[in-house]
Amino acid sequence: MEGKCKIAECAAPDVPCHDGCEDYKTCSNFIAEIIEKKAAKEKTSSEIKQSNLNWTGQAFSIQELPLVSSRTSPVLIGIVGKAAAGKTSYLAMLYTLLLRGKSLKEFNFAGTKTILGWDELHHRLKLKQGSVPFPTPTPASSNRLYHFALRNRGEQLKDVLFSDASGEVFSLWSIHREDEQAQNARWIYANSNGFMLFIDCQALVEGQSLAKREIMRIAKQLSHDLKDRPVIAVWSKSDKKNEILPTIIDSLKAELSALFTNYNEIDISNFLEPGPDELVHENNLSAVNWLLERIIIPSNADLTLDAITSDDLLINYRSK
Ligand SMILES: Nc1nc2c(ncn2[C@@H]2O[C@H](COP(=O)(O)OP(=O)(O)O)[C@@H](O)[C@H]2O)c(=O)[nH]1
Ligand SMILES: [Mg+2]
Repeated sequence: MEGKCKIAECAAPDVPCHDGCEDYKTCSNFIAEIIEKKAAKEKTSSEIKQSNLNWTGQAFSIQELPLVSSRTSPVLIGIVGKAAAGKTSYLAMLYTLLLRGKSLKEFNFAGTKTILGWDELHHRLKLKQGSVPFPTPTPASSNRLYHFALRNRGEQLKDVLFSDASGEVFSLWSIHREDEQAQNARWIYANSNGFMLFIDCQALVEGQSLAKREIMRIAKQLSHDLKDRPVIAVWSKSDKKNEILPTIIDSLKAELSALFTNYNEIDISNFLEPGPDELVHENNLSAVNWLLERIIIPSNADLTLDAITSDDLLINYRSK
């Protein structure tokens, strides 16, 4: 059965049902298309040329980067942290906030080429009091890139990408930089213009100094060839922060700020109810604002980037 949803923002069946129905066909908002009509439609559309669009709306793979790097030199924000630190949920919340009308400080939202990818994240992050179904774990091999097109006040366009790789690769990379399985972490490290380093408060409550050591291992690897790229430490799941031993918080703070120069830190959480809430709203967006302020320098002619050296052909690709 084909058809579409009555709700304009819901793209079911291409994305999961916004009302949470396992089977979109059973949703009361879903309008099934009459078969004969579809057959007729298919006949006409088969006579028409296939779509020329070269993008699908899903999150990009590295190979699809030229879709944006051919028009501007994109900014890449590397999301770094161990598995289950809250990285994918953070991105889901970022998009949810923009969808609800929140905005970034210096930029207006001007579109996205990964709308289905964002929509899928948004759908999975359904906020309910007391229970939050989170995104399914990011597969170890995947390195998804989520895209926003932004315009500054001078109407200059900037393409911004957020990486979402599995946390396992960062743990492997933190132990051995050249680990065969850690190529996504190496790619993100080589090509990002700035980083969010995830500090999982829940892991610090449960694992104490062992968890701290794991965070510091990733942080040290992040610092080894950082140059002056900005790093913001994001204390994720901050709803648990007051359960962490104060000595662990203090020593981690001190060690991280000694490691980085172009550095800041912020608390975030996805567990607090929507409202004028710092940890959910302001801090989530402030983390991006802080990085973009340091990465993008507006000029009269065009937006320019902090130069980063990369031996990656794709990220270096520029159109004429
Ligand atoms: N307490 C708490 N748990 C969270 C929060 N955000 C995410 N989580 C939990 O952390 C788990 C892993 O999140 P995920 O975003 O998949 O982590 P990732 O592996 O770093 O991408 C989720 O399944 C949630 O159980 C939060 O704000 N507070
Ligand atoms: Mg993930």
